[in-house]
Amino acid sequence: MATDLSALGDVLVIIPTYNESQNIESITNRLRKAVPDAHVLIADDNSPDGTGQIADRLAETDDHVHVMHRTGKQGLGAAYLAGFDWGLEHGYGVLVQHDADGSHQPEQLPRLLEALAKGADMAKGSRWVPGGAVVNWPKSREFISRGGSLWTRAWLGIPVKDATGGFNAFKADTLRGIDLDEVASAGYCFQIDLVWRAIKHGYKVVEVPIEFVEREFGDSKMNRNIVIEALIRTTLWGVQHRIAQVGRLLRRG
Ligand SMILES: Nc1nc2c(ncn2[C@@H]2O[C@H](COP(=O)(O)OP(=O)(O)OP(=O)(O)O)[C@@H](O)[C@H]2O)c(=O)[nH]1
Ligand SMILES: [Mg+2]
Repeated sequence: MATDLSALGDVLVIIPTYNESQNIESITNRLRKAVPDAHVLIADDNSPDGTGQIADRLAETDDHVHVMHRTGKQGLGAAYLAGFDWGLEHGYGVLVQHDADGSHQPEQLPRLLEALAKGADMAKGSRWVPGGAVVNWPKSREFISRGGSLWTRAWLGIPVKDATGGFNAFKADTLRGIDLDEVASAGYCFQIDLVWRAIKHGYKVVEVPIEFVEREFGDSKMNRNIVIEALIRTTLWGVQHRIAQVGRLLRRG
C-alpha cells in the first residue's frame, strides 16, 4: 500500500540554476509529472545563457512553477538558502533540493517523500547505500565523492554514507531548527553542512537509495576550489568536534 503523503503539507522543490538553459525545461516538466502536487522554485543567478527567461516562460503557464531571480553567481549554497527562506515564508511543509542537470531523477522524489512520511526529518538521496548507483560517472568523480564521504565520516563520526549528496528532502521544522542563518558554506560543502547540522540537532536522517546520472548537457560548476572548501571546513568542524568530545570525557573522568 502506498504511504499517505498528505500529512506532510505542500512540497516545494528548489532548483538552483546557473547556465542550465538546455536542462531547465525538461527537468521542470519531469518534476511536474512525477509529483504533480509539488511546486517548483527555480533560483537563478542571472545566468548569461538565458535560463532565467526560460524559467519565466514556464512559470507563466503553470501556477506550480515559481522563479527567483538573483543578481549574480553566488554559489549553490546561497541560492538554496534564499530558496529555503522563500519556501518557509510561504508555508510549505517539505522543502527539497534538486539539481537542474538531470543527475537527480524527479521520478525518484516519491522515495524521499515516503521516507519523510514514515518519520524521517531529513531524507537524503544516497548513491552509496545498497540500491544506490551512479550512471556514466568518471572514476575520478566517484573517487572524489566516495573519498569526501569517507573523510567526513571519519572526522565527524556521522553514520552517513553519502555526505556530499545534493538530492535531499527536509520537513520544514527541520530547516527551522538547524540555524540556517549561520551557514556559510558555498559549494559541495553546503550539503555536508546541512546533514551535519541536522544530526547535531538530533533530527532523524534517513538515506534513501538513488540512481545518480551524469549530466548530458551543459557544464559542471564543480571545481578545485569547491573541493578545497569542503576539505578545509570538514576538517575544521572535525577538529572542533573531537576537541569537544575529549573535553566531555575529561570532565566525566
Ligand atoms: N543559482 C545557482 N545555481 C548554481 C550555482 N552553481 C551551481 N548551481 C546549480 O546547482 C546545481 C548543481 O551544480 P552542478 O554544476 O551540476 O554541480 P555538481 O552537481 O556539484 O557537479 P557535477 O556532478 O559535475 O554536475 C545545478 O543545477 C547548477 O546549475 C550558483 O552559483 N548559483
Ligand atoms: Mg551536477
